Amino acid sequence: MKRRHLAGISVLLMTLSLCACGTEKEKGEIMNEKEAVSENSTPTEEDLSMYASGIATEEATAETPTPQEEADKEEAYILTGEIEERCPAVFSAKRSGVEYGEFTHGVYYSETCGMERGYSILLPAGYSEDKKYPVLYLLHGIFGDEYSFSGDPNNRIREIVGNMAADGLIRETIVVCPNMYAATDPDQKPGFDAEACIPYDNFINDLVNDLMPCIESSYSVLTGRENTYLAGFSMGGRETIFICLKRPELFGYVCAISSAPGLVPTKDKFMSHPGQMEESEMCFAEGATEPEAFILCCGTRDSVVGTYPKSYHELFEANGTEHIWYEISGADHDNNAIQSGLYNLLKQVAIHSEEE
Ligand code: FER
Repeated sequence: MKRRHLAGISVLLMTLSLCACGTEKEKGEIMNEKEAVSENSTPTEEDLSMYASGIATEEATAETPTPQEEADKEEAYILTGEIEERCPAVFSAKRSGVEYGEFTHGVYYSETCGMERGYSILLPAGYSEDKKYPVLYLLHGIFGDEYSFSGDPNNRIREIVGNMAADGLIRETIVVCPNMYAATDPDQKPGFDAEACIPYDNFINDLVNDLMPCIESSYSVLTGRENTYLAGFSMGGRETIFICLKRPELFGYVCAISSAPGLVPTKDKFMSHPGQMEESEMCFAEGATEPEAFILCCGTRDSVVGTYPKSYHELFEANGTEHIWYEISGADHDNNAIQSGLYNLLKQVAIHSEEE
């Protein structure tokens, strides 16, 4: 499987580190601090005897459980309606007792684009035609493709979906990761200007008319909005909002993570955006069936899209469009935001299915 950066924009903007995995980095820093402390302090006789008997090592491990150990701790998770800024380690870490799904790749013919196109699909472990599964469509960032999520193990998609299903919070769920660049000209390559956004804005047609029918006929899926979820990161977040507003009858649970500018007319540090819609259109059509949950979120330290997601939230608020908005303290344009959005989206699914 090809490995791609999550958001290709990082290749363009050398100042950014979009593949950041803050958790790993933070862990590293904490370890270094611990090492520094132990180097500087003279061990006592008691310390030395503890090292000799192995107690010290045991204690050190007990103090700093690895994410795996934390995940393996059999603590009952209490489902509340609260948004949690960070995806808890108990869901993002690989557990020894859980079998996770695997990503595979498929193709479909897109009438919209006039060509064959690919998607990655995460099928639950033990996927069977005898069962039916809800589906999450997950949209990548700019310069991405269908391998952006499947090729990055640090986004923890397999673990979050697998652990939440293993705990009985959600049903076993299929995740489809399309190629969101729906160009009609096979020679047109992704770029970074307003013109180059047109294929991404065309994805709504490819998704609804070509990809969703293909998935629904090729896999054993539950259909209907209550079993169909939509989420996206950055450029994928912008398109998630657009698709949700235009086709709310199709998706019951929606999460736009760190959404890119350009949904409405604006000029950011990179370019002028003509806008996919006017500010007054940032709402559902009158009488439309609205999602059970429509989440917008962003890291407080997002160095790429800045406060654009918050401005979408403010527009929704001004227009009386129901949604959930939250910020992820300290997260950049990165996997911390992706994990958080995915987790909270599935948590909303869990909460609503508990209520039924
Ligand atoms: C922009 C800023 C950010 C933009 C797109 C992005 C098209 C997308 C970033 C990403 O997907 O990571 O002005 O315009």
